[in-house]
This record gives sequence, C-alpha cells and structure tokens, in this order.
Amino acid sequence: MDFSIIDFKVIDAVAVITLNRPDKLNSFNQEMAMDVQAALDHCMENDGVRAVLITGAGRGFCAGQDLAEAISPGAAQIEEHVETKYNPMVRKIRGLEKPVIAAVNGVAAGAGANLAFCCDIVLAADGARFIQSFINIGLIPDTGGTYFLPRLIGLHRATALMMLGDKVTAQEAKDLGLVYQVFPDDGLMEGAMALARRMAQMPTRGLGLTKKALNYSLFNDLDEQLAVERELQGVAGRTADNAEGIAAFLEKRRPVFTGE
Ligand code: T3D
Repeated sequence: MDFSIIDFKVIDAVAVITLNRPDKLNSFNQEMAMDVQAALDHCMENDGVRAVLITGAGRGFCAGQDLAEAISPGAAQIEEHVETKYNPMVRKIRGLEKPVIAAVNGVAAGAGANLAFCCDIVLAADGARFIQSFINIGLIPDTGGTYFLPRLIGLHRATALMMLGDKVTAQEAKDLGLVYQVFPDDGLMEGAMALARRMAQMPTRGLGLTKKALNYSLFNDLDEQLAVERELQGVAGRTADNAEGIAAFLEKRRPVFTGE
C-alpha cells in the first residue's frame, strides 16, 4: 500500500507502521492521521497481518497534534477534528482483533502518548519520555487518555500527570505499569520485532478474542464479564488453533498456529 507520510511494511506477518515526520517529532498533521487510519484498516482486512507494531522515525515517537496546523483557539471545528482525526485511531486500535504493540523510540507527547497507551503492549527505549502535554497549551487530554490512564494507573496518578504535564521517563512509566518492557535505545526495534514476530505466530483469533474480553472488562460488572468469557470462549473453542494447540500438547510437539 502507498501512504503519503507514514512508512508501512509487512514483515513475517507483522505490519510495521512508522510515523514519519521526524523533523516535527512525528507530530500529527491531517495526512499522517489519515494514513494511520488507512493502515489500521488494511491490518484489519488483511489475514496476512497477524500483529501490528507502531513506532516513530528519528528521535521522537510522536509529539501529538502538529501545533502549526492546530485549529485556531475557539474555532468550532475542533470537535470535528478530534472526532475524525484522533477518535477513529483509538477505536480502530481497540477494535482490531490482533495485537498492537507500541515501540516508543523517543518522546511521546499529547495525543502521541495516548496513542501509545491505547495499544495492547507498550515497549519503550530507555531514552523515551511520556508527557501529557495538553495542559501546557490549555487543552484537555484526548485520544482516549482520560479513559485509559485512570484505569491503567489510578485516578490520582492520572490526574497528577494530566494536570501537571510532567515528563515521565521510560523507567518511571514501567514502574507505573504503563510500559511492559524498557530496552536500550539501540535495542528497541530488535526487541520489539522479536516480540511482534512471536505474537504473529500465536493463535491470532485467541489473541483477538482476549483483547475483546479485556475491552469489555473495562466497564462490565462481574456477572456481565463472566457472560462475555462464556460467549468468547465458545468462539475460541471452535478455532482451528484451539484444535492444533490441544493436538500438539497431546502429541508432545510444538504447535503450528495458522491464526484460524
Ligand atoms: O487540534 C486538535 O485537534 C486538538 C488535539 C490535540 C491533541 C494534542 O496532541 S495536543 C498536544 C500537542 N503537542 C504538544 O503540545 C507538544 C509540543 N512539543 C513539545 O512540547 C516538545 O517539542 C517536546 C517536549 C515534545 C520535545 O521537546 P524537544 O526539546 O525534545 O524538541 P523540540 O526542539 O521542542 O522539537 C523539535 C522540533 O519538532 C521543533 O522544530 P524545529 O524548531 O526544529 O523546526 C519543534 O517545533 C517540532 N515540534 C515538536 N512538537 C511539535 C513540533 N512541531 C509541531 N507540532 C508539534 N506538536
């Protein structure tokens, strides 16, 4: 597929989406947001993609909205901007029934930080930084931040990060539970690709259904969630990968999952 801003390639069933405006720390202009949305659609529609990796070119991951292209203060269109540019990316990442890994290679600010936090697994380079920088320009956190952050780290910590706009290091983010693993700066992509390749060989439907169940768990009560587990287990239990997993166990061999 051809994109105007992002770099997109599929390697060993891993779709690698590289935000590619390095001179602007990969901040989101309109074209890049539309590219990311189209790339996520492609990942959803294409069975050859079994895991997705999002990263940034150059020294930044993503500095959020391109402030040179921001809607002028007070303009009525800002709601539409959020609805058409940022909200679809969050919905597509959470709705994609395949694992989405963020490999945060450098600074992740504003919508860039929250784009990472709505992914399934967040990896970071040692030198990466996360900033809820919205308040520094008088805005509120968007791109799902007010939904995910309090659920990930608790209300008070999320409030402090969002109200103060303080920089969080990769290690601090790991200690907070926002990042799964921190790599040396020059080892991030190798580590991230190894994880993505591993996940691309796993039972894709099982991973997707796990993600779906976790999405529901963010707002369900226990009884509702038990019902979700029952229903989705029924789906997982009828996949070819479930049959292969059991057969491989009984035959004492490594399973070969096809994602079906
Ligand atoms: O309008 C709507 O739809 C509302 C939605 C809003 C969503 C949001 O994301 S709001 C938050 C927007 N983002 C920010 O406020 C972050 C602004 N950037 C920064 O605070 C800093 O750049 C960083 C802390 C991210 C990194 O600092 P540093 O010192 O490492 O780099 P730098 O020198 O500030 O930036 C390097 C270049 O990138 C520089 O360009 P230059 O001078 O070399 O030509 C800088 O202007 C550019 N850059 C960085 N962030 C942005 C940007 N250009 C446009 N927009 C940016 N967000």
